[in-house]
Amino acid sequence: MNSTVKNKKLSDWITEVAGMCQPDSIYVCDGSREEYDGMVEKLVLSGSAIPLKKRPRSYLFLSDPSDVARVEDRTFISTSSQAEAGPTNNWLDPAALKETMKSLYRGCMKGRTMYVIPFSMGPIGSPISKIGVEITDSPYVVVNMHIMTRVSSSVLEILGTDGDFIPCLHSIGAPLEKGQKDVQWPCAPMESKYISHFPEENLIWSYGSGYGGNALLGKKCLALRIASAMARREGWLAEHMLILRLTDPDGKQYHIAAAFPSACGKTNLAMMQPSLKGWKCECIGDDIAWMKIASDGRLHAINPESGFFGVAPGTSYDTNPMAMDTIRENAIFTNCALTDDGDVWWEGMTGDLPSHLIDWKGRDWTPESKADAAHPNARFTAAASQCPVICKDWENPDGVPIDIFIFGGRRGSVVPLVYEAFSWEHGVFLGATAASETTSANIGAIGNLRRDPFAMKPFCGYNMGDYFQHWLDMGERLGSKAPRIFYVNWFRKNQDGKFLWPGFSDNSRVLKWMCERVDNKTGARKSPIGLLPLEGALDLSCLSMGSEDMRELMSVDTAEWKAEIPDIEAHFAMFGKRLPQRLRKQLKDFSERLG
Ligand code: OXD
Ligand code: MN
Repeated sequence: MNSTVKNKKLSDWITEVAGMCQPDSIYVCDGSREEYDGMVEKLVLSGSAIPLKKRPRSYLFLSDPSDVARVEDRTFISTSSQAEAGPTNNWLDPAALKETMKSLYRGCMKGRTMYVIPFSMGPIGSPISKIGVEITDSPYVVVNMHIMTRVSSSVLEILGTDGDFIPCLHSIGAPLEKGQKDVQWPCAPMESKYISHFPEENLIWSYGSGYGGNALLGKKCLALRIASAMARREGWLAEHMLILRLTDPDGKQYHIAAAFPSACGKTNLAMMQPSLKGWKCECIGDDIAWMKIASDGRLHAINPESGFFGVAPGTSYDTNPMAMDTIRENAIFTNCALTDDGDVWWEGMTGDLPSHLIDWKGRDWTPESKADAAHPNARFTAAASQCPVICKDWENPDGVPIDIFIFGGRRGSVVPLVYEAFSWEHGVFLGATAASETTSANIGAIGNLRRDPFAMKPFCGYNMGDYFQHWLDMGERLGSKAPRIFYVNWFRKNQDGKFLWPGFSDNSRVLKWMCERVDNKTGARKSPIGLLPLEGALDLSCLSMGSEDMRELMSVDTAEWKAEIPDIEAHFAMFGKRLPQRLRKQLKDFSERLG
């Protein structure tokens, strides 16, 4: 081992894991640039990383075709009783799951180095931050963790001899026998992949996958699944939300946190550049928000991550120029296509198609090819500090005070562009019943409608019925200082299947209306689903949009909404007695409003 670890819990854990996994060597990471450079150099030499001539210090990785997304079916919340994990999570008995996984972990790092990664979620040393240590046998994980979290030996200093941390164990599950040649992306078959969480012990065990969401354990596993369970115990919120600062032409700031399911545009909204003159938008985070009630009685949010692990396809200078600038250098790309001149490419990146590429499976690709050149869930990893519109307060340990919550999803029909909740309780009902068409961020069918409450279905580390109650309780505590709640749908289509709303920078028009609502500058129209903008209240200046399209985009068809009720009832029925009475009442009131 290259370093002495002074923390007793950590050194005992390293010894225990090394005894079980039997790596050839152990390396404790210090988070330095030299470490990162050395690691990518090795990855290039081994053929796992392709250096990109066109982008300084940037690399492309191509995964095994089976290891391209999160695996919700293989993700477990292992609490002492199944009722604690609730109906939206896969559950296995902790003792049995640990036995199964220990037999997989036994000898699983043979022929490999075991890396010990001390990291902080949130600024190092801040009272709101949490320390984790990930043990992994994947150098790809190490370099990505360097970007996505704060990896540093100062984390070990803070731990001292007896400080506590969240242990995150990861193995790709591909030991090497003596003399066995490694493959480009080693991983285990689907049926032996396990992404396991033990929230009662603040413990994470992941096996078999190298894909970001399954392997970079600070992100979904720690900052959402484990943190959400901690947040409930401790009275705060850990949410699947972007955070942005919007500044109006008079310099007044508004902070917005928005929850959309995976691959539904959080990164695009977080970095959006308003099309409205005089308005400014700055990014604080694109995926996760930790929020606590501060001494001013308001909810303050921090982004616990330090980088973006964004969906590449669809990202372009038209849709998200700030993301494109963020990834010009010092970036890692996964499952994108490779151009002949040494750059990456993905569907939607440029208007013109390249005449030849190497696709994400390593095959020749031309515009005639039937398959996508990049995997639909291809990703970029880049430091948040590289984003040209990163907010100067993005690392402020006090966080930013949230004015507005937005929920939403991808709905081709039924749901209008924007509406506001009648109250906090109604807003919790909107979050609890949020539905979206599924995307390629998870292995499984794409385009099916599913209820994804608060965009947290894959990420809530405890019973979702209790989570709803936790949100109601937070509302009680916040009282009149609670953020206002809105619901949006950027994805409504017309009869011909065309998107009705231009989206992207024009979403600023919708955000402006929300700010005006917060400041009581504009009224609203009551409808059965919530409060709608008054005729003409959305600023559509310089937007060529027909009034017929606008009417369709904002229309609320009572019959279509009535047709949703049985699905909401079935969704709520899953939670049995754990469904808060107040949400039951919200559903009853909603049905009555629909008539
Ligand atoms: C992500 C996801 O990677 O939600 O952020 O899948
Ligand atoms: Mn996400």
